[in-house]
Amino acid sequence: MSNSSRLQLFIILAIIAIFVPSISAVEYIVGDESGWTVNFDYQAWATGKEFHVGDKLIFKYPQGVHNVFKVDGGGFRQCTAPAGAEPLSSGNDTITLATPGRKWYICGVAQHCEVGKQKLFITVIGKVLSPASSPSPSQPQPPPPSQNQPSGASTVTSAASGFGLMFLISTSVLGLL
Ligand SMILES: [Cu+2]
Repeated sequence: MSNSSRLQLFIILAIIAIFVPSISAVEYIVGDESGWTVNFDYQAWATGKEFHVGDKLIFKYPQGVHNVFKVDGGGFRQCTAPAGAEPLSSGNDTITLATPGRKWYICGVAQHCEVGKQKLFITVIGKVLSPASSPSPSQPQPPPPSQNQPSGASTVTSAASGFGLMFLISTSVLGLL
């Protein structure tokens, strides 16, 4: 009896270990208690933080006082938003970091960016434990197989190997029962 409940616990832990890394996204309130405002050192705020794909940035400010434009490196340096771009302006703007790489955000109100330094630059790190989605350039690519593979093949393989692992754990546990 206690032996089987121990096995059940093992199964639960195995499932948690597999699925927890994909759901542990962090929500960052930009500027913490200060929120999104002028005369705050956002680079100092970002220093030492690790931003990962799936994490969220939350820009908090009194609605109408500030806004948020996502810009490129040039827009960040010159405090200019792309022509025709619509800013986020709810006062509680959540941005999910969907892709790795460098991200730049500015306030487009008056001279807040130029004079008030209301601008944020971060680097988003890709998901850990996803070799299928980020092949290492140092590793030589294997030659393509003779038969045509659908474009989604690597994703399917990754998912299949995950289920394969689950299957392996399940069967080994069942074998012990
Ligand atoms: Cu502003």
